[in-house]
Amino acid sequence: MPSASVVSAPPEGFRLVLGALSSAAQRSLLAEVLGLVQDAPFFQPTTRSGRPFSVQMTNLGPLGWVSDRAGYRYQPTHPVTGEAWPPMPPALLDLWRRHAEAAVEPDACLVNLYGDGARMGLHQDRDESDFGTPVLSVSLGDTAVFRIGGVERGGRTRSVRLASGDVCVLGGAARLAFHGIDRVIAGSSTLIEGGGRLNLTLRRARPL
Ligand code: MD3
Ligand code: FE
Repeated sequence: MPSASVVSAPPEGFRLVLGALSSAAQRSLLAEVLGLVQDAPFFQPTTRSGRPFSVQMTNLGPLGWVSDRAGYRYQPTHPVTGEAWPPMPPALLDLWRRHAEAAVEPDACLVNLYGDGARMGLHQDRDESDFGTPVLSVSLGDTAVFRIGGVERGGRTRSVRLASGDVCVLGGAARLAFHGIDRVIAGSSTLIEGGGRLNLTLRRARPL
C-alpha cells in the first residue's frame, strides 16, 4: 500500500494521516479491541436529562469517559460492571508515539461504536485537565462524515471524511475546536462484520 499521506488543514493543529493503518493492521487492531471489550461491554451513555446518545461507548486504559444522569466525567471503572477498564493495546500506544508528538502518554481511550443512523452532535472536548496535549483518533469500519469548526460555536465549519485506517490528530487550536459526526456511510467498508464504525480516541485526561 502507498505510504500514508498527511493533510494539514484549518483549524491550525488539525492533521489527518490518511491510510495510517494498512488493511492488515486495521484487522488486527479491530480484533484486539473487540477481544478486550468482551470484559468491558459497550454501554449506552445518556445526557444528564436521560436522553440516550445514538453512539455506544466503552473505554480502554486507566481512565474512561462516561455520561449518565449524574453528568459526564472520567472514571477508572466501567459504569455497569464496576471493573477497571481493559488496558490499551500496544498497537494504539505505538500510533500515539508515532503521530501525536506529545511529551506524555495517553491515559484514556474512548471507544465509540456507530451503528445504523448513529451520529454525534457538534461539541468541544473539554473534560480533560490539559488542553496542551493533543487528542488522537483512529477510525475503523465505515467512513464517517466528520465536521470541524473553530473554537466558537456558530462559526464556519468544514466537512472531512474519515475512512477506515485514517488517524486524525487534534493539537494546537484544533484541540478545542467544535466537531461532530454528521453521519456514517453504510456499506463503505467491509472491515466490521455487519457494518458500522468504531472510533478510538486517545487522550491525556489527568493532569500532567
Ligand atoms: C476535535 N469522537 O469522542 S473523532 C469524541 O468519530 C469524538 O467518534 C468523534 O468527537 C468520533 O469526543 C470524532 C475526531 C476527534 C476526536 C477528538 C477531538 C476530533 C476532535 C477533540 C478535539 C477536537
Ligand atoms: Fe469529541
